Amino acid sequence: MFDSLSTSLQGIFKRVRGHGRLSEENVQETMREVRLALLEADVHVGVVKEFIGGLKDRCLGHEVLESVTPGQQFVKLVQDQLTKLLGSSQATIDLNGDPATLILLGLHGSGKTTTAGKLAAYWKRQGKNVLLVAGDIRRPAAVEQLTILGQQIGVDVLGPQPGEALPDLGQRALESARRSARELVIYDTGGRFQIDDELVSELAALKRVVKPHNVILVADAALGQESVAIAESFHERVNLTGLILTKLDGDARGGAALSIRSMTGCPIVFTGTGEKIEDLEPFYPDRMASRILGMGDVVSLVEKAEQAIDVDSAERMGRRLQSKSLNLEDFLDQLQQMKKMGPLENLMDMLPIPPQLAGVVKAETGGVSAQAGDFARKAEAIIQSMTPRERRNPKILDGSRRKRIAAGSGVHPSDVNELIRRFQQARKMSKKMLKMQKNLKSFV
Ligand SMILES: Nc1nc2c(ncn2[C@@H]2O[C@H](COP(=O)(O)OP(=O)(O)OP(=O)(O)O)[C@@H](O)[C@H]2O)c(=O)[nH]1
Ligand SMILES: [Mg+2]
Repeated sequence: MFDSLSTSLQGIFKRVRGHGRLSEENVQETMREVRLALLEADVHVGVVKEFIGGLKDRCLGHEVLESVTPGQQFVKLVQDQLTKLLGSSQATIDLNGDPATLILLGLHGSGKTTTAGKLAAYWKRQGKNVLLVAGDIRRPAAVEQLTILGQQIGVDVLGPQPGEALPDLGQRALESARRSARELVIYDTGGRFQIDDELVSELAALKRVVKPHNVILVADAALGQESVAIAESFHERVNLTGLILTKLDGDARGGAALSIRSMTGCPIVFTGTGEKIEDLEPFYPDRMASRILGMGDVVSLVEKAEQAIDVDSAERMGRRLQSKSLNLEDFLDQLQQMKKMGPLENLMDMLPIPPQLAGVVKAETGGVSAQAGDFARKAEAIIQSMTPRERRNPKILDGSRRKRIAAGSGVHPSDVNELIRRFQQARKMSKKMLKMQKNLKSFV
């Protein structure tokens, strides 16, 4: 979403860094360029004015002009200012309460139901006992959508009884949550094409009963400035505690994400970066600023890897490698964990590389990762068609067993051969690495 802004800002920085010293005119000129870059990214005019105003005073002071590395100093100030614009420190969701409650609201198609599922899965991973409530009571399909999501992630969903009003469902959900010692209740609600009195009074009635700790607007970042106006009007009428911006993976110019905090005064708590359950990221203003400025966000990348990799199975794998007995079950484990990390292209945004280069790498690896994804899907099916004995002892896979497995998993026999070849290669590599490790140990 921030690609073109990143490119312009990095071009500006490169020019600034090229100067040994900066004159006042240099700074004025650079400031004009930054201003233009922000406006082109669809950032609200008022926000741009404030941003440049804050930057100007400091840039024209001795901090930059008299610095030995004025370029670096300038970049640092832009980074500070951008972090401030995005909200300075991380805002969190209030999870105190018995149970803690969170209402999601927003216009049609902004991503409420999907986000409800993502949030429930997020806190379930952190060990919370969560209940989802299908509060979009007018559309049976919406209740169904959340129920299916709940099944997928293993979280209970409470839906409306025939004819039940929203506040009654809200109350029943609270009682049920208390009985079953839930720690967090997440309410999905119905959307509208625009914010109207009926929606507002419905939400107000639900709020009176639930007394929610968190009232979160789910806003579609792809709508640009329009989503900022929507957020302002929701905040005015229902008093929000935070925002979740969805569809940050889209190709909108990022203006909404950069303006919304400052225009509404509401903190961004999470962002949605895709349609899948795991495509949700806690929002850290400083990390987002670094990402926009092309300095990467290695911390989030590491956290994503930690989240995808299940510690138990990583330990198991470590032990297996030590004992040289890597088998196809471990291989399957590995494939499944890689799949959880998501496509390579999404991870690229978190690496500190220039956007032009990132574009090329994405185009290249997009194909590669699609191929890798195809292979991973086939490999999973193939290994799942094997008996436990075959998985643990791949040596016994003769021609007739391979044929049976190919038929069972719906692939060509050559795919089975390819998988076994890759597995043997991986095993050889791991043996080599083990040997190297031992040799190194004998040196120290
Ligand atoms: N690319 C992308 N798509 C998203 C994201 N979040 C949601 N979507 C998609 O947006 C569409 C609408 O999502 P829903 O969760 O059904 O939206 P909603 O706000 O519940 O919609 P209504 O119930 O009709 O008001 C779906 O196709 C989602 O897959 C996101 O972060 N990125
Ligand atoms: Mg919905």
